[in-house]
Amino acid sequence: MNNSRIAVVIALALLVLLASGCDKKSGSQAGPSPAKAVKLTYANFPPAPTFPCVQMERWKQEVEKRTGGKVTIETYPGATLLDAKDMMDGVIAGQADIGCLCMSYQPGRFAVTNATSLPLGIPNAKVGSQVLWDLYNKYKPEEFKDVKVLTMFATAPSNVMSRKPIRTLEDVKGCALRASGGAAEILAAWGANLVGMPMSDTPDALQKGAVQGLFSSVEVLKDFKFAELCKFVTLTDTVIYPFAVVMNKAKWDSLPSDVQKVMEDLAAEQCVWTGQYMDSHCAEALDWSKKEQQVEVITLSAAEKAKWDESLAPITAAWIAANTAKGLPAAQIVADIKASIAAHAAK
Ligand code: DTR
Repeated sequence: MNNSRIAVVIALALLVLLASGCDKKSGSQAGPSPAKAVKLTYANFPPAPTFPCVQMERWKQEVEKRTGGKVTIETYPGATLLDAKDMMDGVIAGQADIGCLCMSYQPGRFAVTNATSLPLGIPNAKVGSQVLWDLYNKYKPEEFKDVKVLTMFATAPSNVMSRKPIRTLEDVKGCALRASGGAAEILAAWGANLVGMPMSDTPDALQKGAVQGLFSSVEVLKDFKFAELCKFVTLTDTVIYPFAVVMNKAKWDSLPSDVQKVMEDLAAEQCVWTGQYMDSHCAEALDWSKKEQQVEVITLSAAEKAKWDESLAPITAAWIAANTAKGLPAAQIVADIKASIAAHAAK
C-alpha cells in the first residue's frame, strides 16, 4: 500500500469512529431525558364485575390520572395472574407487582388484621374499612414486612344466602354453608356444616350442590348471580371480611418519589371509597334480588336474633386467650377495634 492509500484508509477509519461517537451522543445525551414510564401489573382473584375488581379499576384510573400518565397499570382480574391463596406470596416473589387479597383466606397468617372479623359489631363496610386501616397503621404487623401496603378495606357485614329458608337457629344446624376465616367460625358456632373455600370456588360448589348456601356480604347475589340459586337471605349482619392491596417491596422502592406520594395520598381515600361503594352496592343488589329474582329476605325477630348473638359470645374471649398465648397484645387489639368502631360510626 502506498502512502496516499494509507492516508485514505486512516481518514476513513477516523470518519467511521467519529460518526459512531456522534451516534452514541445523540442517543443518550440529546435534550432532557423524558420522564421514565412506569408499568405495573395488578393481580386480582375474583371476576371483573365484583367489588375487589371495581375498586382495582378505580385505583388504576386515579393513579394514572394523578401521575399525569407517567404510570400505567395493567389489571388482571379473575385469577389470570395470581389465584386467591397465592396472592401474597406471588406479590412477594414478583409474579405480579400489585395484588389484592382477602386476608380471611389465610386466618393464621394475618392474625392482627383478621381480628376485625371477630363479632364486635362493625355496622357497615365504610366503618369496617376505616377500622381495619386504623388497626393496620397502629400495629404495622410483621407479616407485611416484605410488601408495601397500598390500602385496605372491608366487606359489608355478612348474611346467610341459601337455597332453603333459614328462619331459626335450628334451621342452620347441619346446613352445608360456605365461608372463610373469622366468618367460618361464626357459622361453626351456629352449628352449620361449615365448608371453607375462597369466594372464587363458590359458584361451582353452589351449582353442583356441594353447599346449600354461603355466608358473605350480599352484593354477591347480583355480581355472581347467586340470587338465581339462593332464593333466601337471612339477615344476620355479622362480621366483615378484611382485604389488603399490597405491592412488591423492591418494585415500590424503585418508584420515583412523586409516584410513591400519589399512591400514599390515595391509600386512606381508596379505603373509604371502597367501603362506601360496597355499602351502596349491597343495598342495590338486595333490591335487585327481591324484585328481579323473587328472593325472600328473612329478618329475625329480636328474641331469635338474641339467640344467634348469644352463641357467638365465647368467640372473642377464645381469640384473646389463643392470641395472647402467641405473644400478641390481643386484649388491646380488641379494645382498639371497639374504640375505632365507636369513633367512626359516630361520624
Ligand atoms: N365475603 C368474602 C369476601 C367477598 C365478598 N364479596 C366478594 C366478591 C368477590 C370476592 C370475594 C368477596 C367471601 O365470602 O369470600
